[in-house]
Amino acid sequence: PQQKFRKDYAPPPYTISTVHLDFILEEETTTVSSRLRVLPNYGLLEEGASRPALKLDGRKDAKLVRVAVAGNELAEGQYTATEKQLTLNNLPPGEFEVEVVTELRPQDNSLLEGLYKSSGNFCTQCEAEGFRGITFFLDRPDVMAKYTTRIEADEANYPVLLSNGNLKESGKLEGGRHYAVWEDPFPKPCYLFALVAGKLSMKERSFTTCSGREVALRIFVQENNLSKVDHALESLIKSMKWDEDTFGREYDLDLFNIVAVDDFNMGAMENKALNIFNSRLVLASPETATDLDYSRIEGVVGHEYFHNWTGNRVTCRDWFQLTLKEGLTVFRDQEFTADMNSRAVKRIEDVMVLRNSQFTEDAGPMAHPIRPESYIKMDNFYTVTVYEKGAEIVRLYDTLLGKEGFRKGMDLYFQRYDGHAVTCDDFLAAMADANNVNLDTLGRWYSQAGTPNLHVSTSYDAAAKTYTLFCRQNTAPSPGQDVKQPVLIPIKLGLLGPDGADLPLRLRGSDGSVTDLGTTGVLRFEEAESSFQFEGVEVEPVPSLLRGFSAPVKMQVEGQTDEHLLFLLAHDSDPFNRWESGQRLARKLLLKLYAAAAAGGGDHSAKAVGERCTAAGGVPDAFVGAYRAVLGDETLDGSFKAMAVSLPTGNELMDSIEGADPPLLYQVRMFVVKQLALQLRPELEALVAANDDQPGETYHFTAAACAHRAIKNRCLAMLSSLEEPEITHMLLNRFKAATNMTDEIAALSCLVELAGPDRDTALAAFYDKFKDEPLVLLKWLGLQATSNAPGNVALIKKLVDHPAFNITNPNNCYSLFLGFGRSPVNFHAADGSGYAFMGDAVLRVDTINHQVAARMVSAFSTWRQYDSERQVMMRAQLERIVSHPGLSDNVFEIASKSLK
Ligand code: DPP
Ligand code: ZN
Repeated sequence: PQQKFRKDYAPPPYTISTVHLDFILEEETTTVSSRLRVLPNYGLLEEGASRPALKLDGRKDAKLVRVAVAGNELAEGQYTATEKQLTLNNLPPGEFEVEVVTELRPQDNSLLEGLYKSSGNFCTQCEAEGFRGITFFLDRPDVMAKYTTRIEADEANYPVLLSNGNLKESGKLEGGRHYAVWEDPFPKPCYLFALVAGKLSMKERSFTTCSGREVALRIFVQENNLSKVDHALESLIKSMKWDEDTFGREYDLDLFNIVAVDDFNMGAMENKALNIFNSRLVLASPETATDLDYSRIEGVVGHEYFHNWTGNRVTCRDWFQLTLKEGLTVFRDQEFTADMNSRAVKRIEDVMVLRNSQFTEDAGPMAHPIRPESYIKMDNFYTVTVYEKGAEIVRLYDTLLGKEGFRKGMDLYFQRYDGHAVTCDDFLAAMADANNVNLDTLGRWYSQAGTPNLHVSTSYDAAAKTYTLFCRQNTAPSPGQDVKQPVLIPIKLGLLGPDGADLPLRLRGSDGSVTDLGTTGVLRFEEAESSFQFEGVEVEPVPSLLRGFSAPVKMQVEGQTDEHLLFLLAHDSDPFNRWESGQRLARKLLLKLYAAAAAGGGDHSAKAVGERCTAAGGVPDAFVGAYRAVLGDETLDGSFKAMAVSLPTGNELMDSIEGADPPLLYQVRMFVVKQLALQLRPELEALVAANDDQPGETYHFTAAACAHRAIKNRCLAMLSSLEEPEITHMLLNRFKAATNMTDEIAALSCLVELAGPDRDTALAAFYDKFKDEPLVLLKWLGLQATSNAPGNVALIKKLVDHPAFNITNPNNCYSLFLGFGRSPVNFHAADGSGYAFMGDAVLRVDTINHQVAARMVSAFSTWRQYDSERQVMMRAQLERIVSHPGLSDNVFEIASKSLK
């Protein structure tokens, strides 16, 4: 397979101004006729030089049946066609028209790229390079054209015909067929093209934009799901209003459509005026969706809507620039969610994702900068690095420039680049120019992979009343990048006095001048080493550094004691750092106990591990006391409390352990949870009671209601670790009595971890209740797959053959296989059975859907983190996969890079 490199970018020799597409949808063969207005883009030719060839991208599912240039059909021999490319030579001077006719079989397209069928309906997914599976085209984002799309199909089976833009015309045809013509007035890259044809029901609302235009908002779903779209519609309205209020961005057409489909590789797709969504990110009802689902739907509906400006109106020049639209749009959806709900809670959730997945990716063989330098399959680069780290880099501008400065930069960005395909450098230039600042060292974040380490030490001079921070940074080498340069790290901070209140910050400049930073300031740290001095500091403070997680780095604070962390946890005015201090305490404790457990020999039973942890000091009273204080703090809301008493995940800790044994780490973590539950039992039980539903209370998705459920269910989960029959019984009762999915799944997820008849009873009851709700069955599959109940591999193997499981559906694979890959106990079973199961599954799924299989094989990428026996077994699976005949490029790229 061939690598593509960022450095090889060159503008195309031709571009396309208009596209007329005509789809004849049939049960057997779909015919696509495409008429392109082609413009020369090669500039002046040297004398005697012939005009360049026009090379259109294709893919084997699109069979070429006809090609014409300037009205003349080309005979065989007058063009060169392979499955992947159609080459046209001897082209006329100036503009000309190209016609291409292809034939497809969407009903056989299990890759779910290009045109395919889902639940009997036609739909498309073109990003990144799926459009070439429909017709031969210049399939690259810097070719922006205006599209007119005619769709013709049987009216009874496909009453709804949709494409981008506005409906121009529709009508009946002979033989029970009908047609519709759609026109999109905005030039767009082909990855934003979309078509839907099927039997769908629709719910509509309307939005009046800031300039008074009425926009029809429509969500199309299968008839039986029509009652589950209100939350998505509401979220869309909130998004439209928020983008007007926050960024002055108004919607630009009279219609905005969302279609939900069950078979979809990604979460959702921002096609112009015709968003296509994975149904799990549209459909919600209290009985079938959890608080987390409700919140994700709100975030993703916002995300895709926000793409209309950041992605569609201003798009990417090439796929290496993906973070230009994704990092920025993730940042925008994060801010939207923060404004709609709780800012602190959202920030903590996002940092948890970053630490759990992105830091791991950045430390492993797949590490890449947010703007990658090369790829084999672009689909493999829709990563947490490009998205979530990309959003963190956008947040750096916001932190450095402030809300107003950031808005100025955004305004200039839209003003300069509306209607253009641009680069990350263009974004940086707009931010820098609008604010008249130099951001060169921020630019390095785009080209360097790896998580920087930030080291801070402090000194207090009592006589001079100065307090100094010494900062150092370094980034470890990553594949292909041995030497790293310092990056711009904004350090947002405060200094706490003895009473826990913030002290005024007076920063002394190198020239002796003093800047008043208020009580929370931002230091601009961009060298390998720098120091920052504050003056007028009456007593030695406790520093609160990297407030709000102001940069995606790993920070080490020299001399930071448990007492400091306890003090910050109790007093910090920055809620993120209150949470963070608790996490740091917990991380230290878990790593210490893990080391003791690992040193103690081969018996890894819960009992033996518990004894070793106890001998090593167990869970100190001060730690339990800090959790008790958090649980009892009346000023904190339940969602925050729930996160503050959650230990860092095993995955997050794995980075800090050489040769980790995941099941052992799981045992250590469970030991700590159990100790906490034992000692905090009265507090936990009281919180459950205090946050329980009132009789007759119905479900509402409000921050307050979510907070009650979050802390209640967190406490129940902690209590369930005690494995006492009385508690298990209570959980079973709660499971049976639950009136909403959040509480129901919370109880079930506790029961699933406990071996015994209650587990089986609950799982069977749940299946029976929801066997006609495919989205709920995803939860049922996922809970069983992720479970750490011992010996679960055998059960998971059976689930693959269960009638509820459908291997051709991506969501099913994500729940079962990716879920399984997250189980420290069973995926990492010492006998290698989990690895073998996953290896087999990757190869099987790869024959159906390459993108899904590539995500699954990533479960092996972290193999170097584990002990030597596991390394050997995981490596063996990767080698088996890489050498498998007929492997897709997608899986090959991840597996081969993982082995390097
Ligand atoms: N649809 C995916 C997203 O919005 C890719 N653009 O992130
Ligand atoms: Zn996106």
